[in-house]
Amino acid sequence: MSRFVDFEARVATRSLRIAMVGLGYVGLPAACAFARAGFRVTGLELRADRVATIMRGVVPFEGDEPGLDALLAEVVKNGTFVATTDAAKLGEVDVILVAVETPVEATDHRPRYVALEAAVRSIAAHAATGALVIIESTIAPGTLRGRVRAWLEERGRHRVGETLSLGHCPERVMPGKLLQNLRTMSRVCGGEDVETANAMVTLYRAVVEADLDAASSVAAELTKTGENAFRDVNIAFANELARICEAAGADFLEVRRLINKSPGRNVLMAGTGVGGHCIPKDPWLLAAAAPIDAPLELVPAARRSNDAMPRHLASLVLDGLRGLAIDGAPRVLVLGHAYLEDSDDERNSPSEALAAALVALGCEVRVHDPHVPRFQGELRALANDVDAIVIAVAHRAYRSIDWSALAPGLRHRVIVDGRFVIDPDALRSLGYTVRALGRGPHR
Ligand code: SAJ
Repeated sequence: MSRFVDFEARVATRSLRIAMVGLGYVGLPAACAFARAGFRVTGLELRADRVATIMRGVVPFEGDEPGLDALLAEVVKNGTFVATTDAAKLGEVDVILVAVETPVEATDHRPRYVALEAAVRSIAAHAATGALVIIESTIAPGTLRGRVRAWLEERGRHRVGETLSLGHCPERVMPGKLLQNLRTMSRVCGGEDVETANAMVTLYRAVVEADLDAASSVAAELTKTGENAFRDVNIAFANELARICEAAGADFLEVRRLINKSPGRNVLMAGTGVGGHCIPKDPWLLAAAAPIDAPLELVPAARRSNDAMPRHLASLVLDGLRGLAIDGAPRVLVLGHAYLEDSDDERNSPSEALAAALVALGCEVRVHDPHVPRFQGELRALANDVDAIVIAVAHRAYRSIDWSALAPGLRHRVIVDGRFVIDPDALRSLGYTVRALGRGPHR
């Protein structure tokens, strides 16, 4: 008999009870969305302080997420969402979603599944017979049918496909648009078997308006890690093309525009580097699935190429300062610390690597960022007496800087543009020495 005999009916009547393990950027909005759709949702969080914050209807993490504060307050108030640290509650639900961090090691880039293993082992210990377990965290292809299945079955309480169903529905959320993405972005419902995949489609239809594609769990793992590796490789190509344009004295923006006129081409934007919580990590999760004796070439190379961009920008600073009589350490102001324009999210920020590279080169570094509280100093004051300014993030505010007014306060007028924000010729006419990524030194 099917494990999902009345699943559709219980989704329709919202009588299905759901748990979300992990209440961070992915788990909390998803839990709130299911609660808003009418389900009773239990959120499981390790940290009692976060549970207390959430149960006051307050989002426990930084970042402006339109609608999340109000929605959380509403579902906590009406009782459809309850957060707890009590893992035994997992035994009282029909569906258990998991959205915990799945980082990679800084040294060898291997997946670090400490949080995932703890969550899945807790499920193995408490889940009721018939429960559907869905991993939303991004995982290396093969992880679900391998480690996750083993952790679930190890104690002997459960057998996947018999007492439990198991699937993978990778999240596709972006900071600043968590609730919107959850509703409007298509998702892959990867099941360990077809029945499970189809049940997942039924479940997610309650909160997702876009396509829901039933697939195998490994196809879902490959889709998520593949889509982000694809983006990283394409950004790396843009960065390498920009460096060639620089050396050749061409303008990357012009070359990119001309290439993209060719059908099927879409060169992305070169920049200071690749930050954020998924693009720098997911390619390594994909690579982890490659056969030991046939490791990937392109994906790791793209990671190394993108990670070299902050150092390239630092070399442009040194090149701009060359020949100047500077008393003591060169003073450099880095504009932008978030990993993305007009965002306050600093995870894996390339600016951090840029600042470290500049310090290693003997510079004294100051940072400004209008979106990051600790870097919101007055720009002109921060620029006072500096030798060089680096535009590391294309925050909208930096496109309206009055460079003429700023010039007199500078000790030297060197500007390095890592994000195509300035017009190099206009700045040169103001007496600045310009080094612009992708736009040759003499341009
Ligand atoms: N970046 C470039 N050049 C580009 C695009 C991005 O240097 O042409 C840099 C950004 O400055 C940033 C990093 O890469 O430091 C990542 O930028 P991103 O635009 O990829 O933004 P993310 O990290 O928020 O990626 C998310 C991902 N979405 C999900 O995981 C659901 C990614 O899969 C999306 O492709 C991406 O948003 C998007 O398209 O906006």
